[in-house]
Amino acid sequence: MWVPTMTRRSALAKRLINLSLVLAIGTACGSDDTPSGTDDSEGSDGPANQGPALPARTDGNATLGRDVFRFETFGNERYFTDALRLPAGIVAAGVTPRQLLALGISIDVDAVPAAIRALLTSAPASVLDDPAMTIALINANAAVGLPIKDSNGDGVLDVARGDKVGASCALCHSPAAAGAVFSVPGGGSIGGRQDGLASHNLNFGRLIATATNSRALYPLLQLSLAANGGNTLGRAPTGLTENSTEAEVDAYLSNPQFYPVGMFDDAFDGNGAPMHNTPLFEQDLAGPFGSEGAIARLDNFSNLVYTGLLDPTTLTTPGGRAFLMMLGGAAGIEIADDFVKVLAATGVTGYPYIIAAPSAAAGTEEAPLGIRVDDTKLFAMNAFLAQLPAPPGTGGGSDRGRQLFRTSTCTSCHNVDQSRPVPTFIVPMATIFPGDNPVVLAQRTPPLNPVLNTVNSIFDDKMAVVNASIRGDIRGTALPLLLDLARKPVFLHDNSVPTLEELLNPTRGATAPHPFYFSNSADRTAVAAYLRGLDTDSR
Ligand code: HEC
Ligand code: HEC
Ligand SMILES: [Ca+2]
Ligand SMILES: [Ca+2]
Ligand SMILES: [Ca+2]
Repeated sequence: MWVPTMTRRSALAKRLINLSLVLAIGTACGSDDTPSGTDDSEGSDGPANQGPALPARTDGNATLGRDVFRFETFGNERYFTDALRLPAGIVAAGVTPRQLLALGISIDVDAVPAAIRALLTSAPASVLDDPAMTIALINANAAVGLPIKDSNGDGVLDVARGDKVGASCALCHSPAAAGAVFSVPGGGSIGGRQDGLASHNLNFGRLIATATNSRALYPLLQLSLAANGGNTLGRAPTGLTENSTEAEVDAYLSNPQFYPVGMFDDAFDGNGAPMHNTPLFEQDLAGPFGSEGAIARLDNFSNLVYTGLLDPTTLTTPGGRAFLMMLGGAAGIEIADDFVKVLAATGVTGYPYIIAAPSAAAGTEEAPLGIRVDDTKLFAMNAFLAQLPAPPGTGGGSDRGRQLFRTSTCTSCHNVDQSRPVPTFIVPMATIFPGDNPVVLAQRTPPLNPVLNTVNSIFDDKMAVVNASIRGDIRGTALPLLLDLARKPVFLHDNSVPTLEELLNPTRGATAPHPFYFSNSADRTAVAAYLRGLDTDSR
């Protein structure tokens, strides 16, 4: 493992300046690949040790997997429609298609009814600014990631007649853009689905604030818990409680400082730590999963999304409580107890909604909350997500950038060949963020590490409670795919860096997250261009 000392970094900086030196300084990470290009005698193609082997994946039918990815809800439409009341909020607020697009929701042009499609050409405003058209598009199953189900069984899809709208994986992992007939800058578009691309423009916070009972997202909000002395951890200065009003919850969710665009807080830990959406193509290369690498198997990640995130009322069940207890002790139980109060106070009944079976593997990664949705569909989605191709890199890869990447510290963690799986080791927090200086907030039973927080940094907040120690590894960050970077509006899991050039700029400081720099601005430009050009054909 590469060690981030100043001595080593300045030695490497010297190497970058004098590239004619032939391997004068030994790298911590020899190349294990045969060099292929002309300049490959120097530098390395990636860490010699690619990290521990991950468990094998079981793949089902990829065509079925695509349908699961786009439309499967396993019953969560009852959570979104009856508990959160998202469709009711969309109707009450009179959300127009233009406003829905501005929230970052995309419209699948192929599902738009022919009459509406014709109007989009002849009289666009008559579609885009009419709230009734929003409902027509939802009824047509054209709102990407918000599938409607024939809940009343009358063979017609109609929100107004009691049919329910849920959420699928496509909500955050499938923007429309291909051949777009209309786009809102910085928002969604009406075009062809692009399954697997990250929905960088999705304003999940504001979308959920539109619901009339946003309080039902309680476990995924930034909370102030009595078990934590009323303290709160996250982007907002104060946390919400079970007594917070709908207006207060909406204000938190709608504030881009607290809930930035393109992010989702996927941990029910009471901390406000949304993370930036990730690509979901080439998942054969991406494990371990999550920015903290807490999950080793793809279908286990999908199962947790369905059973814990897209219907969090499962957290009030004995299995949900056991998992919360393991993660957060008394604070975890308080989250479940408070959530029950919130649901009661807002008239939510009949939960949990998710259609999942008790699992023999309860409490393990396979079924953290004790339940698991249908394996046939999970394995089908494995196949789909593993086979989905990454888009081509753009901007033209630069040879100079490639050489700098290979001969700097970059390849002690990242591979050069992006068709290889990312190294599976977790980069320790102190390496990826030398400013990490955590205080212990709570002790936990091994293998879980203590709950740790570095005050005055949000970079580590996601890893405070949920991190790879859950599977016996360490608190830190997992390696991301270096793919589709040209489309990324912001970098690192916490959105902390606005451009690739800035990511590589030493003015960010030696103790900043990901402090791997090029002191020369022309080098930064070359490496940034190289990174934007990366795809699975890059070697
Ligand atoms: C509300 C938005 C949202 C929805 C819906 C959603 N995801 Fe995600 N997903 C995210 C975000 C944000 C991340 C990044 C998490 C992180 O950095 O830890 C992510 C990360 C992932 C990862 C980890 C990828 C990696 O490279 O480590 C997988 C796998 C994944 N999602 C699968 C799914 C599946 C399968 C579904 C549907 C069952 C789904 N997601 C639904 C927002 C969402
Ligand atoms: C010590 C290991 C390590 C080294 C060295 C390293 N990286 Fe990274 N890199 C990571 C990790 C881990 C992440 C994910 C961090 C996060 O999002 O929290 C990352 C993220 C990135 C990202 C952002 C990806 C995204 O989607 O936001 C880019 C680009 C990147 N690295 C390029 C580089 C370059 C160029 C170098 C060399 C100058 C480099 N890295 C050196 C570990 C490393
Ligand atoms: Ca609301
Ligand atoms: Ca959280
Ligand atoms: Ca922190």
